[in-house]
Amino acid sequence: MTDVLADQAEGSYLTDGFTLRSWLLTTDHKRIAILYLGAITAFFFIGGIAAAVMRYNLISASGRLGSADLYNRLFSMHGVVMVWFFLVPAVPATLGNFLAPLMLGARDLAFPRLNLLSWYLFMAAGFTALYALIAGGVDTGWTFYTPFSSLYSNGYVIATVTAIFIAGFSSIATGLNFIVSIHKLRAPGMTWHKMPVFLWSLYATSVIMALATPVLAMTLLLLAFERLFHVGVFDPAVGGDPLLFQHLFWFYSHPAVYIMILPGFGVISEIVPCFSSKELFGYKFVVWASIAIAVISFLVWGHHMFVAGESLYSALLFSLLSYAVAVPSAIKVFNWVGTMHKGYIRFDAPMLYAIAFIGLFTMGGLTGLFVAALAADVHLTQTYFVVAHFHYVMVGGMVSAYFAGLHFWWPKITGRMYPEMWGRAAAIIIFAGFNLTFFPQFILGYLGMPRRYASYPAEFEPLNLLSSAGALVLAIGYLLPLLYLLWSLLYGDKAPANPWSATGLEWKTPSPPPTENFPETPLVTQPPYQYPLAEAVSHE
Ligand code: HEM
Ligand SMILES: [Cu+2]
Repeated sequence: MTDVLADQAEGSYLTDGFTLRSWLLTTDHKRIAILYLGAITAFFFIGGIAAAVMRYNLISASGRLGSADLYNRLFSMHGVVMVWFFLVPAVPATLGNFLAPLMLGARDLAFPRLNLLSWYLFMAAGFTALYALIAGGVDTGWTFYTPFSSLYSNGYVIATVTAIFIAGFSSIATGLNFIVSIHKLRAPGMTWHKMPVFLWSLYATSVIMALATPVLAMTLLLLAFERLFHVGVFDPAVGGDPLLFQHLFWFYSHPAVYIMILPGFGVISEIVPCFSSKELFGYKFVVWASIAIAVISFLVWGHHMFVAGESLYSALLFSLLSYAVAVPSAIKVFNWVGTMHKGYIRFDAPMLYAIAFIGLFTMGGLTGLFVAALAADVHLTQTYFVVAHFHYVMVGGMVSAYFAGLHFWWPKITGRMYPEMWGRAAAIIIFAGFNLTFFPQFILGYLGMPRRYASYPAEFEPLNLLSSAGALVLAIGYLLPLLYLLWSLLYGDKAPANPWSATGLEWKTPSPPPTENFPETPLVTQPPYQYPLAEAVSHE
């Protein structure tokens, strides 16, 4: 049966036209997903190279590069590229684009041409950012705090914020496309509560994208105006307020950290039930937690400014609200662990990455509570503790989820199986390398090592050396999937329609899917995740 389906894959979306034109002018969501995949992979490695050079510099207390200015430009480029050109688009634009219509049982997204336009916007933004990098880079950090960015920086601030401004439109277009598609294109029978959690998480993400990104666009526009014409938005000498920038920036960027993590939650919610052979525990809680996170994420931005001079009462309020946002995140972790409990667990590579995600995200979330606690943050802010915290969430969390999803759906996307042993080995190497890199940074931060410095007191050298050694292991870990996934395109076994015995609609069509996705519109009669009970499987 599965062989029959694999044979049908002859006429797939991949074989439907081989010219450059058929790719660059495609409106097929699956091909657009591949275009994004190529672009963000390139950015991941550009951002990664900057990180590697930074860790090289920090091996010695005096700084091996010998130039603090170069170091500033490195961490700024690293942050800008990783946040806006990798983390934000990673799951929604690649896996989301590929899977949303398939999971909905639809032929494409609601606006296929808007989808292609958002890829072109993304590429225009990417090239603008690369121009800024080649022209000399930017030294403000990825947060562009005024008055440094508006008055003093000699970096390419305007080019860089223009790049992010354009990327924002790409993000808004993608978000609107998902929202409309999820409202309008669900297969007959797919009620809201029969919808896979991955689609719910894309929905919540899209709402944030559509509502928060315009604030970022406006903020960056104001910054560019201020820098060019000195209009006095942020400069107190002409009646402006430098803190205003931070308020506006974090009003976008805190919700944006959930743009970076919610899609990851969605991926994990698909993988854990499948590889535990159990229904997702507490489906409705998982779903509503996503919505709650999207809403509360708008109310906590002030925790980035505890020491910037906000009133004690507003700081207290933001501290409290930050604790509130931790509740729905914790609910999700409990539900994944609950799903695994007494499950019949298969430790394939996607599941290994998912387990890594749960552990590392939990570390990131719990240490978020430390920095959300007003008194503790006064000590920890602007130290390596914060760096470790957000890397646990965004790299340990989101990048692991991205890899989990990439492996899980790779057979569907390419029609090829990746080599399982290599997949598992890479997952383990990445997990080890990650902890070796970032765990020492919690201690460094606690001991008082500030972030964004090119050199540091000699007593911090051993822990920095550990961290740099870990970065080497991590780099090897991240290079492996690049190699064996590319290898699998040529030599991998042909993938059956449903290699993992998963329940989603996307597995009910051949791998890789035909251009029109399904021969006929599927009918949904059951809730998602109807996996056989663990006992039934283990007694087979
Ligand atoms: C779930 C995904 C999360 C992501 C992606 C994330 C990401 C980040 C990032 C990027 C920063 C650094 C900002 C900077 O450059 O200054 C940061 C700082 C911070 N995060 Fe998170 N975070 C997450 C979860 C949480 C949670 C659950 C809490 C609290 C309950 C939290 C509380 C904080 C606080 C208070 C800071 C500021 C610390 C300081 O500047 O001293 N975060 N986070
Ligand atoms: Cu925040």
